[in-house]
Order: sequence, then structure tokens, then C-alpha cells
Amino acid sequence: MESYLHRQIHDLLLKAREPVFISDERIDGDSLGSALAMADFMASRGKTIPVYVASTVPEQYRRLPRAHQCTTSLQIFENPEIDLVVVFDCSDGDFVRSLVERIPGNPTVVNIDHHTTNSRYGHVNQVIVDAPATAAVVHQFFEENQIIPSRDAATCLLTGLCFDTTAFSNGATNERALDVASKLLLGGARVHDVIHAMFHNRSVCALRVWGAALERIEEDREQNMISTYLTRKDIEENNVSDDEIDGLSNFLNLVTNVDMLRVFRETADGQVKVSMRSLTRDVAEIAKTHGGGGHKRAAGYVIPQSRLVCGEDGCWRVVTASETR
Ligand SMILES: [Mn+2]
Repeated sequence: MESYLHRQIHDLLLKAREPVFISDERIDGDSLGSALAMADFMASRGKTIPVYVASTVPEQYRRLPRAHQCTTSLQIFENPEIDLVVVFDCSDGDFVRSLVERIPGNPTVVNIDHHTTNSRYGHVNQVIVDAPATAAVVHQFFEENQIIPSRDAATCLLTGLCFDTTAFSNGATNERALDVASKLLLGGARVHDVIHAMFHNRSVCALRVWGAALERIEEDREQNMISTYLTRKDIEENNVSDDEIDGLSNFLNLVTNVDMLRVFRETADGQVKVSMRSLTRDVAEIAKTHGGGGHKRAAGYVIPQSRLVCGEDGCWRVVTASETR
């Protein structure tokens, strides 16, 4: 089935007159890397495809090959000629529908992903849940269709793979991740650029905010779990962007000896975002019961209309708007 779908997607891409790519709402190394690798392949066929991103590309990814093809303009969807939409690393069908609705025509939607919570919203759904990254699914697409990725495409795919596996250290790291990585390296992927984009990008201000989070760690020995909290004040006083804060849960996951961790943080629009990581528990299931999603070992959800409050006992809790009334 996987092979059949890879060939079907290849046909759709080559036949399409006006394709558009969409990267997940939450831009990261994988959603961007996999979309840009495919954009690079299309460029080799003489087509420059716009890659829609919901917000501006974070600084650390701006040097990725073909990053200049990214656009935040919703106007690109107003083209009635659009006949194909390919979505990368996005499990959220509502987000995709809200964009596809803007297209006056009736395009085919292809969904390329690896999230277990993906709702299979496409006409064609290449969702491989045991793939370590969407980049690995795109790599398989290349292999299945006898396409040799350019050095640029290989660099984009390695970025996706390194991002989702936290450089081959987390639970998503399997034999396939290492196998794909070695093939990409042999194909000329620029590994130093990838590591640079992933790690050498935290400002001192961002580290101060991480410091606040480290100081507040609460340990639940019974659950073998830690939790920590970041308020808007922490984030805004230090003048750091949300994407600079991202990565804290991955970092904690890399260095702590507990089974599970949660990072709570207040968002600019009055919600609390919860990121979870675990070595053994299915956090995607937990996220799902709260309306969120993700992977077995890395998932998250949002608590609407809520904020974080530190009690007199020094313990943090989430207060929802209905509780304050
Ligand atoms: Mn991914």
C-alpha cells in the first residue's frame, strides 16, 4: 500500500498544473524540511511551488535550501487553477480544511505525515506512524520513485530527521531513522548546517527563560514525572519568541532521568499549552483526551482560556476562566 501511494503521489505531482504545499501550522525542522525537500524535487522538474507557512519561518531555518519559497500569504489560495495541495507533517484536518476552503476550485489533497493522531483528512493519505519523521516518509517517496535527492533536498530531509529524533536521542529514533540518515549523508547532506540550525541558536535571553523553568521543576515521584511552568511574564520580560521557548521539553527529555515530563506555558492568546514527553507512556492518548495530538512519546494539547498561578505553597496550577468567575 505504501509503495502504491508513493507512486500515486508521484503521478499527481507530475501531472499537477498549479500545486501548492502546506507545512504544519507549527513550523519545525520536520514540517519545513520535508516540504522544502519536495519543493526542491519539483524545482528539478522546472516547477517553483509556493510553500504556505502559518507564520514567518523561524530564524534558524531561514538558511534551509528553498526557504525563500515559503509564504505566509493566504492570497496564494485564491487561485482557481490550484489542482493539487500537498500537506506535510500536519495531523490537524481542521487547519488544512480552513486553507483548502479558500481555493475556488476542487483540488486533490495529499496528506503526508507520521502522527498517530492524524485524522486522514486527505484524498490520498500517506500516514506512516512508525516513521521517525515525515522527512523519512518523503525519503521513502524518493526511493520508491527512483529519485536521487539533490544535496539540498538531502540537507532538508536530514533537518527533519534530526529535529524529530532530537539528533537520534529520543524514542522516535529507530533503525529506520539511522538508515535514512546514513543514506542522506552519503547523498551529500550538509550535517553541520543541520546541527547548527538545531542547536546553535538559543539566545542568552531564551536560556534565562529556560533557567526559570528549570528552577520551577516539580517532581512527582509516584508518577516518575516532572512538570514545569512558564508564564507570559517570563517570556515577555525576557523578550523571547515562542519558537525560542520550543525545544525546552526536548532538552529536558534528553537530560532527565524520569519517565515523563510536562512543560506548561501561557500563550499570547490566553491559553495554556502543555507539552508532554515520555519514555514509556503513550502521551498521544493523553493529549487526545484533551483535544490535542502528537506522537506516542511526544505530544501536547492546549487548555483554552486559562493561566498559570503559583500558590502560596509554591506549587503551580492551571486556573481556567470559569474558575475565576
Ligand atoms: Mn514530524
